[in-house]
Amino acid sequence: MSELETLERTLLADIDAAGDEGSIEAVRVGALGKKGSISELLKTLGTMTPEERQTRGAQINALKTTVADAITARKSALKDQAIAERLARETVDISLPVRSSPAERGRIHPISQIVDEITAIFGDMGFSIAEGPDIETDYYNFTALNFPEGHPAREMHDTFFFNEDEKGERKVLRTHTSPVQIRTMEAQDPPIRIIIPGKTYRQDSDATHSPMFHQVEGLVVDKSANVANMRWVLEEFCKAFFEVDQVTMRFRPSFFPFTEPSFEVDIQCDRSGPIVKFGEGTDWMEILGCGMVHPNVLRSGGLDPDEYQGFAWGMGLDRIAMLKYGMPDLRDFFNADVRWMNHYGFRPLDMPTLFGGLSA
Ligand code: 2U9
Repeated sequence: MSELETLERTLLADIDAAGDEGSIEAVRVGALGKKGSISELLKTLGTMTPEERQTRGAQINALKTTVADAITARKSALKDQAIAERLARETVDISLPVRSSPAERGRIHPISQIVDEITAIFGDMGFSIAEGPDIETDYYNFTALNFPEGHPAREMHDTFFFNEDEKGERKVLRTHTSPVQIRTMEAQDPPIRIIIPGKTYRQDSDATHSPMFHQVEGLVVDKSANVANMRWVLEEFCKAFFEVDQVTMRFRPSFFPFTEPSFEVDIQCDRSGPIVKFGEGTDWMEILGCGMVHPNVLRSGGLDPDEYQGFAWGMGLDRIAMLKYGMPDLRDFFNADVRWMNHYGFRPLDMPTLFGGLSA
């Protein structure tokens, strides 16, 4: 067997044995690379006579073509094999059930749901949402709202006070969202129609109280805002929120420093069963407080009480959520227990709308 035939056999066997792209490339470099066995043979052509070169050149080039073709074929076979292996490894079982997307698996917290529902109702009546800081100055949380300096009401709110700063002022965690109304009156000319959902803080903790809780308050300021308007707004709200055609409301005289006159509002309901039913029954349940904005408070907001009047209301969202959705203990609201969320949470893509049924 000639030297070229031996080389061809060896190279073809190496090509055949190459099991991956790396080894076939090594064979190619060893044969056809700059210093490869076939390239070295080609270099010897220069030292030959023309006759010798004609026969020997043809033989070496034939060998080169055979080896190059064999390498190309092997490379392509290896590629096909790799694809086939990958396809076999990554088969998809189309008979498996479709996995739900994270957006469908997540749940909306009942408080967020209630805020969305209330926003939809008041949004429909032309109200906008206002927001403000959770850490407030004593002025916005109390003084501007007609709480006299040193008045026991400041302590009655069970306020979380911060340490005094270098100017002797002590900030507070807001005890209600009412400071936002003052900030809005300062920033915006009447007519004002806003609702303020948000976190509020008081030192209180039991089955129906949490030190961080949620309120929604509302404010209307206009030249002719009056108690009758307030009553209509609150009645429309209760009908939409409790999803009933009729509600009977009872306005009892009360006291808040920031409103005069002030009322506590009950709605008629049936508490005989496990779930409270609204729009029927002979029981009463307190749901909110309200009143006409005190002239001193209008003045704090930069408004002349002889020109403008306002009405305002406030309610605790956590208690309302417990009532509407029958949740027994407020502390569970903030325990981040996924089982509780799966049970009481709402589907994220079912946004509350008036036309779609609020909590449908
Ligand atoms: C401004 C003027 C008036 C907001 C009001 C109530 C009545 C009220 C409580 C309900 C349950 C708070 O969460 S709760 O404990 N709130 O009864 N809130 S009137 O009146 C305002 C607010 C701001 C400038």
